[in-house]
Amino acid sequence: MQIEKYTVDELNHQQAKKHQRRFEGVATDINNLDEVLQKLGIFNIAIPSWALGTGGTRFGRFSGGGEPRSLEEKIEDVGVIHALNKSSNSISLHIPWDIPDNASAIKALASQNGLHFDAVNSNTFQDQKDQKLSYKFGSLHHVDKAIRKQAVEHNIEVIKYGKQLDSKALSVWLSDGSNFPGQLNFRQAFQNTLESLQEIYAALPDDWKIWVEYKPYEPNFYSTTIGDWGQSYLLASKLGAKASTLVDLGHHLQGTNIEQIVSLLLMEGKLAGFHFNDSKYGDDDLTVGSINPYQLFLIFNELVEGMDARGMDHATSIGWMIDASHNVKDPIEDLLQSVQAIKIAYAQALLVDKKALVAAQNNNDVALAQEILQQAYRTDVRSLVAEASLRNGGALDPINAYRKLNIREHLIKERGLKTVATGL
Ligand code: PSV
Ligand code: MN
Repeated sequence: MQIEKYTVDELNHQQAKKHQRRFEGVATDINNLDEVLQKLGIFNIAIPSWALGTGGTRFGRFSGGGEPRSLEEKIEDVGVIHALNKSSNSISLHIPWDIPDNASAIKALASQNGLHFDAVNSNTFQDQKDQKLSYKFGSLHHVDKAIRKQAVEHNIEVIKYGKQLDSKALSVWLSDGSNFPGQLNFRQAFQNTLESLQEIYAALPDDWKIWVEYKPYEPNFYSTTIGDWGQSYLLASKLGAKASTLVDLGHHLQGTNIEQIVSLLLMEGKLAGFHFNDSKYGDDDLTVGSINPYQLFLIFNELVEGMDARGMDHATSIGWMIDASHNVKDPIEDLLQSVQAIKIAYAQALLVDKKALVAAQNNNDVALAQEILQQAYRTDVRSLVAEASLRNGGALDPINAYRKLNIREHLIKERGLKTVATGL
């Protein structure tokens, strides 16, 4: 469904006075206001095609109504998100969950919705119907050359689909690993993975990248062949300049200092981008910012500082994507909340007084350094985010607009109550 712009404008109009009051209250104290609004205005976060349906766990899945039944409907849902927040202008496809059978029609639909295609994702962690050889014991790392070859060919096919859609990156996450000690020779598994990735790398178009995602456990519970950022970084370094490490926030053991990892990957020019989510225990795939918003802010603080140090464009030089699952919420509402949380953390990071922080660090003034960070973190930047959205023609309050416009009810009417989207 398409959202008529005047309906969003009307809702904004109703909230205009309250917004103006809040915005002016915060804006007076911000020295770099124009810069913050400009940067927020061009910042976009990709939506994965598998996140538009209700997620599940291994114990069950409780579908909501009006889930997208096809890739076309998924694109329309991302169009709804983007029309409301003006910050989600791309979609990332997972193959074979979402094969674009007619690429030019799919591209046209996307551009009607103001969208383009972000990285394409391969899938060698599940066996597909009619697949010749099984990935039960892994894919790119497999002891059997024929299985590795099948997995390499799948990745090359995913690049082919991505080329048709003007994607510029292949994102690879492997579930390859072992469940019990003794099952695997670690070095052999790593070498096989490297060789397989080298074959995929050789098939990348000149202007493409390959992003190597890591994850410590699940579905394997003893070892994962690309289990942490060191292993991913090692592979990316051996592969070459087009390869880098993708950080999924949920793919760390509890207590890991993710912001430090991000800082060093950036320094080395090897940070591919992000899969945003939040977690309390493991790879929980919860709404971004719902559990630990301070950590998210600290990550953005490193990102802004590290990107500025290298003269990188915040909006476009690395990949920004959500990778979350919504078991009990409306997926569109959850995604809108995640994007807002990311923009809030980004805005707060833009407020950090960098000069003062460097001085405090150089003076070993620990208390002042903390004060400087928390001054930015404790600023209520929601009206700045709202103002940036307003200036782009989006909603001041995207979730409120989604509800007021009864979008889910419309989708249920159009698609039915019992629809199930592809994905996990
Ligand atoms: C694996 O847990 C992962 O984070 C990878 O990015 C997959 O592509 C995605 O989730 C699938 O849901
Ligand atoms: Mn991920």
